[in-house]
Amino acid sequence: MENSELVPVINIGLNTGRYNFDYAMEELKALSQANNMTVIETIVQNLSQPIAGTYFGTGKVEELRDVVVDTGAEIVVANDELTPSQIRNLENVVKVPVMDRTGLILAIFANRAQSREAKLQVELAKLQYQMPRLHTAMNQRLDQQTGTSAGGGFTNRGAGEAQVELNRRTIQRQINHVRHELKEVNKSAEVKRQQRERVQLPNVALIGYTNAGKSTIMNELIKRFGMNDDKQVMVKNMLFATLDTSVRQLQFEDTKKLLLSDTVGFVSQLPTTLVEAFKSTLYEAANADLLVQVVDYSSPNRIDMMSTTKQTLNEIGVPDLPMVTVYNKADLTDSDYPSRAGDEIVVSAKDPASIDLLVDVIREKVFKNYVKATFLIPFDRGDLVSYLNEHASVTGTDYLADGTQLDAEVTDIDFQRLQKFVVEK
Ligand SMILES: Nc1nc2c(ncn2[C@@H]2O[C@H](COP(=O)(O)OP(=O)(O)OP(=O)(O)O)[C@@H](O)[C@H]2O)c(=O)[nH]1
Ligand SMILES: [Mg+2]
Repeated sequence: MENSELVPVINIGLNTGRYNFDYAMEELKALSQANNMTVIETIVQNLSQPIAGTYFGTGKVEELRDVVVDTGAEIVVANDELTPSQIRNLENVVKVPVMDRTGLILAIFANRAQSREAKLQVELAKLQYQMPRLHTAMNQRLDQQTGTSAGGGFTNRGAGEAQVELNRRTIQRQINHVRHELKEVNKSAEVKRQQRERVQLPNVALIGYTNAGKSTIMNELIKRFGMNDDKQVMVKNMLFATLDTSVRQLQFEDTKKLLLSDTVGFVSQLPTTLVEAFKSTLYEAANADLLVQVVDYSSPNRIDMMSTTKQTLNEIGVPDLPMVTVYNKADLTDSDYPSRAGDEIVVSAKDPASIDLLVDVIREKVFKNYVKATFLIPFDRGDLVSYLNEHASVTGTDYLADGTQLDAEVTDIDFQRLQKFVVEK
């Protein structure tokens, strides 16, 4: 991308001493870059809490205004979610639009959303965020930039109270409209989920901080074990490359199968308006038999990224599920790989031996409740023979006088169900 296309911005942040501030500011810079901005200056203030009206103290706001004028910055991006009046008051002084962290994340999501469901969810989150912020200059900018309004855009340039009220009603209508459409979309998504659930395969979900390498690992696994379709998912060196969950069926050499899903990456201080969107996108993760947490092992912020992941899982209500941790991108570190310590492995996604190790760990976790047995299925139960051939790992078939004899490895649930056909365990 041409440098000239990037919007010059200033990042601002308040160090309250309550969390890892440097990590948050680095993340803000990466988020800004992900939104086609270039950060030309960063201004921080140490304060125990934000100033109610202006976020920064008066002196800092004036310093910010001077830096905006000197550098020609076009937008100011704040590390926290600001109140509508903080945005307005700051804009009145600095004379350029002020965007907060939530607005920034929403803008990135709006640009990345691909599927109809993701687009609608982001649109809903954006409208909810805009509602109390109609007075701000940033609002117009956000709307122009994303331009995804379902019912046509709205403008409040030079908005008077009456205009703002009108816009508010327009937004409310749009919110209702988007909610309705989402319901329709979810209906069909629901059907697909139910179909998958009927198949009763183990469900494994790749989760973790954005840009950790989840989609890369997914693609390597699809290349080796993909069934039906071997469609690759998108991999990009940018934040939030993946916004929609993709599910693929994998079949290992011994015919054991599972469903693998690639999910949206996490980032700290996820806007509450987006939590709902995440909830539905992460249905697969919430219902997984195993979570595979992917971590960028080469990042100095990996510990913070892991706690961000944990926090996000809590926020969106993913229960405590069995989890393995994959420290990825080991090729960018001095560590030996692949290596394993309990439920943690150190790997590089592009290294075949690493993928072997990952598969071993996943298999061990997911198929631990498998039972080896020999079944004798009467000829009038051809349906069960087909079921086993499709859902179990069948290692031998014999046609005997009184039925079909199968040597197979099945889940303990299937074993219970088919108990009366077992001739040997
Ligand atoms: N050197 C190295 N790069 C990797 C490795 N795994 C992934 N990458 C790169 O890291 C970047 C991000 O990879 P993705 O697979 O898109 O990451 P993701 O976790 O799916 O990211 P989001 O979808 O944004 O959450 C890409 O440029 C990959 O090529 C690895 O093991 N080593
Ligand atoms: Mg991805």
